[in-house]
Amino acid sequence: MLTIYSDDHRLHHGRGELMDGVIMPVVETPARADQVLARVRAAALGPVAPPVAFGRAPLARVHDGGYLDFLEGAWADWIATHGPDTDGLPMTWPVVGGALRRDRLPESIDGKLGYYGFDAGTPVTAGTWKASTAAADVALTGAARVTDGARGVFSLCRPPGHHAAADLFGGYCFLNNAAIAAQWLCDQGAARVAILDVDYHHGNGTQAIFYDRADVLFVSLHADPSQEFPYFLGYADETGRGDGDGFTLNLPLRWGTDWSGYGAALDRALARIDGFGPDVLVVSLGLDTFERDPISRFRLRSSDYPVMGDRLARLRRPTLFVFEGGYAVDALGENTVLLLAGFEAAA
Ligand code: Q9C
Ligand code: ZN
Repeated sequence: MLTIYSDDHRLHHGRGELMDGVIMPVVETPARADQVLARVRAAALGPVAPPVAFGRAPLARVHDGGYLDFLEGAWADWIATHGPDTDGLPMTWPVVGGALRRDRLPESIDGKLGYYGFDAGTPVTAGTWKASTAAADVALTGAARVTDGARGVFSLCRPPGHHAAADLFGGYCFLNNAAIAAQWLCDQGAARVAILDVDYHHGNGTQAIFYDRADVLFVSLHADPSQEFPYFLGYADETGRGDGDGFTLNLPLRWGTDWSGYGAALDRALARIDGFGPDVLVVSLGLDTFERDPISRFRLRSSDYPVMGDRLARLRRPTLFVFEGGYAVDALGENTVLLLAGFEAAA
């Protein structure tokens, strides 16, 4: 399987995130993608190619223009106010419900961070914009190889993307790589694109971006938002809106879920995707379902990932894998390559 990868991911290296009541060292580190790439090479999964630059247009098909301008300038704005020795983090939010307004974009960077960010765990750093646009190019380049006829392509994106909405960053995500790729595939002529999100966390950004649409099916297996981040989206009763009614499927699972519960939910997800009949499948590939993940509470084992890859291949659709979360760095490359090799063996 071809892997698309850029070293530019290393330009995004946050110092701290607010977690468990204190600023802790970030878990979304450059070592994650470095470890996955090393394992891709060591296991000889296939060739590794750099991304092509697609520019701003495909980003603007998914993200708000004002949001893209904000992200591009956020670091310069931050250091003009606070200097370069800390990362930008929001701390005051325009909470929905009318008690605070979201029809005013503040002038100051601290106000803007709260307007466009939804958590205090996603630091904006000197290289965040460059790394994020490179990750989007990694996803888009993978999508282009799929339209060229590849059966499966792995876009090794970092930072991840599935929590980022049209005008929101959070959950370690700035640009929604999977959504940008899916929209680009639609714009290239795909009539139906399915997104299967197997990251431990609900892909709230991806769901929101396609919630009104019948041409992009969003199916997600994730920790129950009643227990787990992002808390405020990802419930089973969210099924789409308007034309999109019936084209979102959330399968929330309780803390402690192991392969017996996960595999059964995966079969439901795959049956829905099969019924949809997509031209292309985009997999938001998070490996934070692993039993030793430091911030997550599912119990998948390394031996479960080849089985997952095998089942995905049995959909018999051209498939783009877009890398998302996974924080057990020592096992991350192994688990990722086990899944992708399981797909290849069945494809
Ligand atoms: N105590 C992705 O996997 N913070 N994002 C969790 C845990 C947010 C994860 C705090 C986790 C976001 C792409
Ligand atoms: Zn995750």
